[in-house]
Amino acid sequence: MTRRTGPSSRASALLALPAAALLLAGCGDPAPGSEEHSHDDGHSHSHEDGSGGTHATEVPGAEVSEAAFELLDSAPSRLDGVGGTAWLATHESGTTVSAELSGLEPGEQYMSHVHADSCTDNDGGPHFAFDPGGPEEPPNEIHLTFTADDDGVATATAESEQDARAAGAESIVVHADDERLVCADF
Ligand SMILES: [Cu+2]
Repeated sequence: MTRRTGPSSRASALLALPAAALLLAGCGDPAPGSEEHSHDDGHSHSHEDGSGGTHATEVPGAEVSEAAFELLDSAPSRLDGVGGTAWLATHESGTTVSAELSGLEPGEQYMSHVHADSCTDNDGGPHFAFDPGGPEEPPNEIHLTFTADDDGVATATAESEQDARAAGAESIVVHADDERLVCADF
C-alpha cells in the first residue's frame, strides 16, 4: 500500500517567495524625468557654488556649442599656460554650461561667469544677466566655481532653467586675482 506525501508542497511554495529579488528590482529603475547627478566614471566634478548637474555634452537632445578658452592680456603671468574648453547646451529644461580647464595652480579656486559680450569685445564685457537690473548672482546670472586638482585641472557645470543664449549670453570668462584670465566665445 502506498501513501501520497503531497501536503509538503504548500510549505515549500511559501519558502520560495523571492523577497530579496523584489526589493532589488525597485532600485535600478529611476522615475521618468529624474535628473542624473551621479558620475561613475571616476572623474570628480566640482559644484561648490550649489550649481551642477549633467555635463553639457551629456544632456539628451540638447543643442550644444563648444568653444576654446583663449588667454586674455590681463592674465597673471604665472597662469599663462591656462587653457581649456567650454560648452553651452540649450535644451528643453533651459541651459547647461560646462567648462574644463588645465594649467591652473593646484588646489586654487577660480570664479567664472557667463558674460554678455564676445571675447573680442572688451574681454567679454559685463556679466550676462537674464534681468540686467536684477541681482548679480544665480539664478539671474550663471556662475561656475572651479577648484584645481593636483594636476591643475578643473571641471565645473552650472544649470539655468532659462534659455541663456536667447537672452544674449555670448561668452564665459574665468577670473584670477580679480583679473580676467581666459575667455571663450559660445
Ligand atoms: Cu566674470
